[in-house]
Amino acid sequence: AIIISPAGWARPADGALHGQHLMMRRSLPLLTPWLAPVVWEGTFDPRLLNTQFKSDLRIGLTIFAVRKYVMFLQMFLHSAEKFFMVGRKVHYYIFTDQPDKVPYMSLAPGRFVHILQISAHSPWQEISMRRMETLSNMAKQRFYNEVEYLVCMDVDMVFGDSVGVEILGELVATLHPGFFRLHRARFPYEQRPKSRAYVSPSEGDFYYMGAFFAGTVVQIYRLTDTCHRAIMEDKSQGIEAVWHEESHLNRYLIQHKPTKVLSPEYVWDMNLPHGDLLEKKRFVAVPKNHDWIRN
Ligand code: 2GW
Ligand code: MN
Repeated sequence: AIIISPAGWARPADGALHGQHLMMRRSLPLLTPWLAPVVWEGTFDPRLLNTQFKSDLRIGLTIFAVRKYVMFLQMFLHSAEKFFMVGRKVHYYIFTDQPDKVPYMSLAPGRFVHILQISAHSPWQEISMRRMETLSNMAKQRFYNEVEYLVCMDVDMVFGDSVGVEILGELVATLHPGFFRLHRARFPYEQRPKSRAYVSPSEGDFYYMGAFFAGTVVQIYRLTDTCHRAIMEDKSQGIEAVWHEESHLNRYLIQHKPTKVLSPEYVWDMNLPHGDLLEKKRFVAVPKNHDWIRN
């Protein structure tokens, strides 16, 4: 049971969390102002939730591994087999320019790897933005035949704890771990009105991270198609949003509120402060040398 606390944020009923954690979380959101749940350890019962999804549910996990980023695949997939949707049907869609570099993995029953070749000739700055285009095309052509839900992730990450059906919903986004305690005036939204990702000072709920969003195939199609078109319009105007497709994702999610929001347990970075606020670190950034890996 969720109780709305006087501060306006909901908190789990007493007993759902240990007292100590309850205290620490009083200032952390458990419900959005439009009444979508924010998923933290202690707010849900995995066994009960599992009964609410059919046993043959198919979940697609999309990742991109272009150029040097193929080196992250081994750790990503290995950890996903251990922690991601254990016991469920999972289709991994790996978009890469080097299919031969995808490590061979023995997968649990009902889990499949699909390797999809993409080119790497676009300038490196575009690799992460081009994901929106590729995902929207694939959602239309293929994903809707094969899976009910899509989970779209960065590949330079590793699972450190369980990620299960609690993340599934119509449209799901994750709080950026660097901004979840800050007022929206500090969020790094695109601030130039010339960009289609522009967010005015009076708008904005949360700052979401591009590294993890999810939803039904049709919702992911709408999101990725809209963001891709906005990116192309910006390009034709000679502007690129400050945080690339993450800026467009944030613009989209202001107009289309997520039906579920994931706490920073679902995207963490060990370099950030306040890690002690999290009971679990389920999906964590792998440290990387930015200059080397991107060139
Ligand atoms: C990306 C930027 C600059 C140079 C190369 C790349 C690159 C990205 C690449 O050479 N190969 C590649 O496969 N990628 C894919 O794009 C890969 O899946 C990677 O995880 C994803 C996002 O790039 P990444 O992880 O370097 O960006 P981060 O960790 O700073 O992530 C945040 O900001 C990005 C936009 O600037 C995205 O929104 C991302 O979703 C955010 O997590
Ligand atoms: Mn990343």
